[in-house]
Amino acid sequence: MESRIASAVNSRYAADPVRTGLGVEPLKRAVLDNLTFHLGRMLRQAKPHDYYLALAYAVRDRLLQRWMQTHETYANHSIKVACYLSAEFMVGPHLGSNLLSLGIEDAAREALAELGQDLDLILDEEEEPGLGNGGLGRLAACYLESLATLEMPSVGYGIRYEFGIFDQEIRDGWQAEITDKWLRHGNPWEIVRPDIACAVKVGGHTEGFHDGDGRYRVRWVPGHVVLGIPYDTPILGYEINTCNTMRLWSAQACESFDFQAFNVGDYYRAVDAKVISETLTKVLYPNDEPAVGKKLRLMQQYFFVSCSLQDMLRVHGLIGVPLERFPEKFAVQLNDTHPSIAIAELMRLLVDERGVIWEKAWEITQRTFGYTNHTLLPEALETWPLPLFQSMLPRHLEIIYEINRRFLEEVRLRFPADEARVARVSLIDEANEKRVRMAHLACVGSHAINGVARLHTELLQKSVLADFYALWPERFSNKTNGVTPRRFVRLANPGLSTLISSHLGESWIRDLEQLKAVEPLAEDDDFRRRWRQVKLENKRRLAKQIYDRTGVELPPEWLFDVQVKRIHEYKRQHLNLLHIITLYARLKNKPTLEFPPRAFIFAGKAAPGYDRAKRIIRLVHGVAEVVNGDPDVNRRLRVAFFPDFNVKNAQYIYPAADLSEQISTAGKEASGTGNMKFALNGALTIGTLDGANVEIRDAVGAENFFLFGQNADEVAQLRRAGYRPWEYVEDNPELAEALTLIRDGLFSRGDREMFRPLLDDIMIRDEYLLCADYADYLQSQETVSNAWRDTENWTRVSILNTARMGRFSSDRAIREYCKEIWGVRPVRVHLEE
Ligand code: F58
Repeated sequence: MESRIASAVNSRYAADPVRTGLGVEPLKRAVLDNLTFHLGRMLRQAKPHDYYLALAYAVRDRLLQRWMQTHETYANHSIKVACYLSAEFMVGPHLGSNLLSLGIEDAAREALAELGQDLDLILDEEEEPGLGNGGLGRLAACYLESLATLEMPSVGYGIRYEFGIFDQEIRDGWQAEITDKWLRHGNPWEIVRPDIACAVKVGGHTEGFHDGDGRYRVRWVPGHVVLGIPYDTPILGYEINTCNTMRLWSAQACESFDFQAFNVGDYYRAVDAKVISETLTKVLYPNDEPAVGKKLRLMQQYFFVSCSLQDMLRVHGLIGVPLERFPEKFAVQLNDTHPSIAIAELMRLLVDERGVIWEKAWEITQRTFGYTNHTLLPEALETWPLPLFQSMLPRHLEIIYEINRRFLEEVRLRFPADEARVARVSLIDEANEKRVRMAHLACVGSHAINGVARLHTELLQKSVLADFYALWPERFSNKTNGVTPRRFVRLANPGLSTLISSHLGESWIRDLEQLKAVEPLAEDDDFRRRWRQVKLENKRRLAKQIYDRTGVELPPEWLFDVQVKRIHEYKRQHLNLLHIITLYARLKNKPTLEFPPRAFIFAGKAAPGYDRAKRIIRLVHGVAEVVNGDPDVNRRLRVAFFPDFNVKNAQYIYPAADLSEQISTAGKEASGTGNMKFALNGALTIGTLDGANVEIRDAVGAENFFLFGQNADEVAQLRRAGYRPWEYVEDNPELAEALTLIRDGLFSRGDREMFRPLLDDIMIRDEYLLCADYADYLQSQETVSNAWRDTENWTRVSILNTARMGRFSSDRAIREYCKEIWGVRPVRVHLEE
């Protein structure tokens, strides 16, 4: 009965043309209404940002109609929900993607035009929510979008950081970090839900007691309690009514707890406690690699995980199904180890708070969780010092000990008299300072473990997780990453999308394998001409952005050679620089050298404490200064650094690339997803056999991919044999010259110290094998230059790259997760008219 009344209200609501109509008139009315009643702005005073907000609220009304209908549908069906637990979601600007999903871009453009506004300028007003570091956070966002588009019931659970990833400015060639105040002007996309806040305990101690049935139980007496307030952002599927939720938790002081002090008269202590609580979700940690063992970071992880699991149990309680059936209703995916404390927390919630017996609780837990690993770098595997764990999460440490005790018993049964193995797999690293190994906890507590590209999964099974693979091979599978074609082709590259749609219709946008049908057009002269035209236009657009931001002019006819990603030694931006410096030296030595002109474009942030990465950024600027300023070379070579790489800027960059640099040391990059975004937009790749490059090369054809470098086996072998980088330098005069030019201060205005740390690393240890791969890289770059001279064939290959990249859609990846790990199935949402 109640739900009938509710839907009657909903349908009346749906019929309101101003709040939900999709035509030009209702949108225009809604914008005007919002300017007045929401923002209190006089029309004649309204600024572009006011129009942005007014349009965003108009769009949000349309989302909410679908959102409520989606909830209604889920409530009325027996469904299973995929819960994606991730400390990061790098969703990018919402307005453009929501207009696209609703199919109202044209209507909104016209409505704004009638109000004297340009939609593109209004879109540009949106402050990007930078709630992630790099690939991992962006992948989570692509997956939420695909889940909604595929009509899969799902929730993305994470943290509402008040400050996301820092904004990058360049000063004197160095990176400067600026606080990201993304909430400064308000966030029209979120809805706060204080009514379903969760309390999270911290610190204190545990006590044993006997309950009413005489059973021994443990109670956790916290030192402190923090409140988690959920902020919901609707995530609408493309041209579908499914509108799922990204639920991000924000920490707030728990008044009933902290203000006890206030009641007894200690006002200042109460305020201190409030400040501490609210610091918890202040800032995203900007490291894209090792966990630095910070207490606040562990607390962030525990905080959002506890809120999310409590939320699931609350919803489960509403369904009225017994707890044993929790895994039939919720599949919880751990996006790396950051949320892996969830395994101990679900055990605690079940055993301590719901009185479930251990064995039953463990079965529920294992059936619930899946774990995705995103890195092979041993130094990036998270571990936490025991004392820190003990002080913040005393009960969890006890639970982890008990999980470990039972687990090691199993290991000893399976592998008798193998104490070395027991020490290797233990959840506690006893070697030096005792630490909890989060990846081990994730493996033991999950029924499914996956890597993010074929090679990565193979290497995981052979190296970092080999002992777990030996125990439970059936738990392992590969799920090669994917990217959403809505944002990274349709929105970012409207020209290419229109061209493709003029031949295929628009269904490729939701079924990317259909791009195959473009293949024969690679032989069509006219199609190739139009393809080139689109690319040239995209290059003009990017060149203008770069010029406006840096003053560097890049002629759009030149080959655009692009490397954009976090700055990291293993990604080898400095190998790219060695190539540029060599070209510079060749041109200086022989000014008449024949050479197709190239523009080298870099972008990416360095972790604020990562000295080498920051020096690499400085070296890009040093090389840019010399090359761009030298009339002997700047007619054939230019270098630019596009500052503040983020989702918004990325949308200018991928569509404008001719050549995509994917040059990490083999065995280091788990997958990469930028590699996919480039190739989908028709860039050719120069790359190593690393991460998903291997599969991209298989898909587009080896003849359409510029391969170079040692493969992962050769890298391992070279290291075993004793790698001596200086021998490569001695044998290669061009490499020696490039290094000497850097050392002599050519790119640092005579300062011979600036790049010494980088050079020492390369010459002495060369952890990332720049010297070993240099000659082959240069050779391969020559092949690129020669291929570029044949414009028609280059275009042909560019078309084939796009046509054959359909597999790398996040829709394919999400279908695999749903079918093979989560057991989640689509549910159609019908909108009441
Ligand atoms: C990335 N990891 C991988 N981590 O490096 C990349 O190969 C892969 O394509 C991508 O995940 C998606 O699977 C990554 O981005 C982080 O940014 C973490 C942030 C938090 C601290 C630890 C690293």
